[in-house]
Amino acid sequence: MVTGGSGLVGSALRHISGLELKHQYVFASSRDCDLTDYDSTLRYLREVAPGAVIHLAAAVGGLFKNMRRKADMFETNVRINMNVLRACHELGVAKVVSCLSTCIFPDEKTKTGQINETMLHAGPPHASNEGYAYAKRMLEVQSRCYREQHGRNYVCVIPTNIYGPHDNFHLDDAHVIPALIHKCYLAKQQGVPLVVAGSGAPLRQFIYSRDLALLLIWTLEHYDATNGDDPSTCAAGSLILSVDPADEISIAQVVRHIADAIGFDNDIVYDTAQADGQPKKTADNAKFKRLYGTESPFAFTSICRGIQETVQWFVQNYQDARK
Ligand code: NAP
Ligand code: GFB
Repeated sequence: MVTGGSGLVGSALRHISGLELKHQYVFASSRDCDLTDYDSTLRYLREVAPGAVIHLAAAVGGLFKNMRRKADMFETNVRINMNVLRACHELGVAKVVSCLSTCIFPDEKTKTGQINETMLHAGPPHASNEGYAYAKRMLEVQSRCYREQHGRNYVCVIPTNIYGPHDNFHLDDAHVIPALIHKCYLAKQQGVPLVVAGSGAPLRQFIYSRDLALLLIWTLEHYDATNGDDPSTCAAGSLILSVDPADEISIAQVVRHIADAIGFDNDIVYDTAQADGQPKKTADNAKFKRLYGTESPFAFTSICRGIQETVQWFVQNYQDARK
């Protein structure tokens, strides 16, 4: 069962699940079950009776939504996560793969060098997303407690910023790539400059949703909490999924890729009165590469091609896209 099956990552899993015959998939959205309610969650999971769960459901948003709605992001996510893991345990679900995010790492650690799985709780997160960040940290703690007390194989993946078809393209709540694709599309139509929030200097690693979907299935099949880390640490059972640190790019470079993909040639203006958020959050993916194997390393989609495909999807599905 895939919770959050109708979202950006859930839709990417749905897209590739047709190619993957080992598992039968049930994709759940909030229309199937409101996971903030425990009784509904238990009832729905009992109905589906999954052997494993990929837990993606969450209240999600970009920098500006996180800054505006800290309490909502904290409470909704804590409720969803508490209910899903508790119901999975209650019904004997053997494996759960839950989704964290690299924005939850200690902000101080992001300022010097790279972040890795051992650092998850080593200091406060960036203030801009502390509501969401602490809720996600508690999902790691809850997974670890179920491993220790009940021997459950409940693990967490930690992706960087994700983008792709079926994303949320809301002008204010969305992440940078979908927000700017929508803004650039409108600016081209209206013949006006594109206004980008912030300085354009922050650095990010972006993973294409369909790449992440493939890696989620790999994690389901090949990653367990017993993979070599000290079981009592947060590193055991947590795995960063990301492109290499060398593929980190600036927001200004992202803007360039989006403008090229949309064929936008008007002015681009940076509104430095708006927040930049974290200057960088460079994720170390060495653990993933070691476990995945170096013989045939995973071939990530280039940001240029990923943005082209996402723009194409957005233009073709403008009427129905979330926005
Ligand atoms: P998304 O597109 O916003 O989709 C969220 C999903 O959660 C939707 O399927 C939504 O269902 C479901 N959901 C929300 N509230 C629910 C509720 N109360 N009950 C049941 N289902 C509910 O999110 P995403 O970008 O695919 O994110 C997937 C996971 O990756 C999340 O755990 C997120 O924290 C994590 N993540 C995302 C990013 C990123 O850049 N997007 C980066 C790192 C980690 P409806 O469609 O019915 O609303
Ligand atoms: O993707 P984004 O919202 O998330 O913003 P974060 C990334 C950067 O893009 C920031 C700049 O430096 C923004 O200033 N930016 C420029 C824009 N124009 C825009 C725009 O129109 N919309 C947005 N949203 N950004 C998030 C966390 O941080 O990372 C979330 O707050 C989540 O919780 C996500 O984890 C993956 O990378 O700054």
